[in-house]
Amino acid sequence: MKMTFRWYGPTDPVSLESIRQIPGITGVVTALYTIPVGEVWDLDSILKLRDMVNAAGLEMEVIESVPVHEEIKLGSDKRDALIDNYIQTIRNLGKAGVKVICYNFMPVFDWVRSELKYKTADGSNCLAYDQRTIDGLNPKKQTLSLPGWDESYTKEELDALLARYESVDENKLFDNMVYFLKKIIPVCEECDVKMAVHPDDPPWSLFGLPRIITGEAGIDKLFAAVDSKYNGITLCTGSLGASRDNDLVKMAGKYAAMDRVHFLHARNIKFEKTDDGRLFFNESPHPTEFGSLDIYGILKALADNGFEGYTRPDHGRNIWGEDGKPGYGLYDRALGATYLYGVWEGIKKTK
Ligand code: DNO
Repeated sequence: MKMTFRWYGPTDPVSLESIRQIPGITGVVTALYTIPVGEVWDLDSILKLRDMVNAAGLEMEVIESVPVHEEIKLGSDKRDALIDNYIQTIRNLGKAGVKVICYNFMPVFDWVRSELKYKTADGSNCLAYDQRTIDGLNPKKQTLSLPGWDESYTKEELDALLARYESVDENKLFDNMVYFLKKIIPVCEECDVKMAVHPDDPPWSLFGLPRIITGEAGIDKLFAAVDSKYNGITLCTGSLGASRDNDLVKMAGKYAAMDRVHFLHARNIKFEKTDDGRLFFNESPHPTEFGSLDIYGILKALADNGFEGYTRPDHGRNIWGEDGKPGYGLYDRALGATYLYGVWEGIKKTK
């Protein structure tokens, strides 16, 4: 595997120099955060960013994310021009040596949690998801701001967008995704840039909006509809693992054997017992022992099936007094990276 680390660009409080000092890290996963969604990422800006990363002794071979415009997800008549822009961005990224693009196809909202600083027993804090809090929210009625929400929408814009999604069900969203992929995947093949869709997080419908990359059935359907190894996934253990229906060890092995896992987001979550049986989980330290997911088993299944792709330690807690960007501080992700690195070494050496 190639160990990478997410970096939010020059304004990220975590510096490239710090990332470079984490053992095993060869590159960063980043993006051009200032370009509005839907516009072309120009080659000059991409090269500038890459050169900055390279100057720190790191690679920039994975982009997370090139966001997909809502008009594409909605399948409106504006989509073709926006897909053309996306294609130009893929071409430019390919010229700069980018190998994998992580993206998602979640309508309106990206990842959703109910708490940013859930306090754990050891005094650290982390992201958490409490179904009760989520059930009490209605974006149509309230002005809300939750982690992962695109705050660039005004209340009116958000209302209008949500209203447009009322006529988009799972099938329609899936068709729109296939339409998008059928246009871009031939270009990816030509430029040798792999697409790695990030699963929906959490992997179920929220606020009445459809979500389709939630588990094995959706992923199988997607691979069958656009049958190219350039149409792959980001195996995000914490996202898929939030649903107990997903057998991550099985999925890791199966999709690695198909050469469709282009990127691994490795993190652990811990389900807690609740008085009324509702779902509650918080993000735990990365090792298997401290959460509910079998991180070792997932890595073993990947290794056994030939995975050698890009990996990053996903969300960390705030530890040692750090007050990092939610999920993306330095210290706990660095511990995660060395844990993953060590487990991987052990698996490889005992094969
Ligand atoms: C959260 C991330 C997601 C991810 C996007 C990919 O921490 O995993 O925001 O970057 O869904 O498009």
